[in-house]
Amino acid sequence: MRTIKDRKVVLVGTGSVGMSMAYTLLMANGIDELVLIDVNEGKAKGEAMDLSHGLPYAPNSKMVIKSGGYEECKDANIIVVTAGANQKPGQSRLELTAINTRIMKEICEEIKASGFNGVLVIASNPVDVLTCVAQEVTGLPHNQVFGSGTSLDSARLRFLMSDYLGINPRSIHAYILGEHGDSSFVSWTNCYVGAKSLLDYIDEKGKDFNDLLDIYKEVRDAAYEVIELKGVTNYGIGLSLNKIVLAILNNEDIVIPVSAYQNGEYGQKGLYIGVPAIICRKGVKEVIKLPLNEVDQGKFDKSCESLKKVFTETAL
Ligand code: 6V0
Repeated sequence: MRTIKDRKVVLVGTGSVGMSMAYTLLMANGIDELVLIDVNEGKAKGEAMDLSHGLPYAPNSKMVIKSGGYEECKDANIIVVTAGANQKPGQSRLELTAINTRIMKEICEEIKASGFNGVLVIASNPVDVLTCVAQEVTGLPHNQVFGSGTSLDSARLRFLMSDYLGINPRSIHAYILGEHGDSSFVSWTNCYVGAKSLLDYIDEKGKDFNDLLDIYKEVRDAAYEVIELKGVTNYGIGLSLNKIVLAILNNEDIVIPVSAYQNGEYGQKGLYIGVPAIICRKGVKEVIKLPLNEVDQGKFDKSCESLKKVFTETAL
């Protein structure tokens, strides 16, 4: 497996989400250089100083952490964008569209001007919409731009199922598909425990399918609940982004559910939405096609429609 030398990551947006990813990356010992960019330059500088002060105790004490401007993007392997407004209690992700589209456009104009030609990962919400905006503004190939999509939602699903079934989440293969938002869904016929169908497994154990539906609802509403309780969600997404960044840098070819460009794999074209995809050095290597039954295909189409509606209604 070939890896990238002098692994440089630029983070745009040094708020709760961005800095959780930064801290996780530092501890994962997977990168050589991290540059922090924020419209609030003092914040980026302070965060870089604070992280750097811990380097003597970090796995890679020679890692470079600094704040900077968009000129740093030119030779970066990856840019992760976590800039923008976050959800307030009770607010949906789609309600952030107008403000965060403006911010994303500004940032992506700068990224484009820098000559960046690496992989651009978007986490700001609404992530599926903003990933589309980012690709359009930068003009980078579709595979080099993708969003964190339902990677966090799927981690939440696997965590809750692990708790319910008493099985390590790494042995639970299950994805939340569709929008990273209220129209997401689970295709239960495509979920597995090890190599065994989840539906067969719960049947064998005499468990109730309605329990799984309750688990999905908990996942769908998780962000609302965490935001109500602590104001932001940051660690789960920080770890999801860490996983994505390392998958790219290490050319891992692993499957992660992300917001990937649709080219007919699921019957839809021209938008970004959450589906499992193989992540490699160049970004999305391939979208994995799951066999959706009629009901699940209907849910997928509905989720796509709700995103398309955002584009037409807000004339993005
Ligand atoms: P935050 O803590 O307010 O941080 C946002 C940061 O963006 C701040 O430091 C701002 O100064 C900075 N910023 C704003 N405008 C610009 C700009 N034009 N250029 C550069 N920097 C700018 O927010 P938080 O970190 O909590 O959330 C960031 C985004 O991530 C929000 O849109 C969230 O909704 C989104 N999340 C996405 C998740 C996912 O699964 N994809 C999960 C959680 C949050």
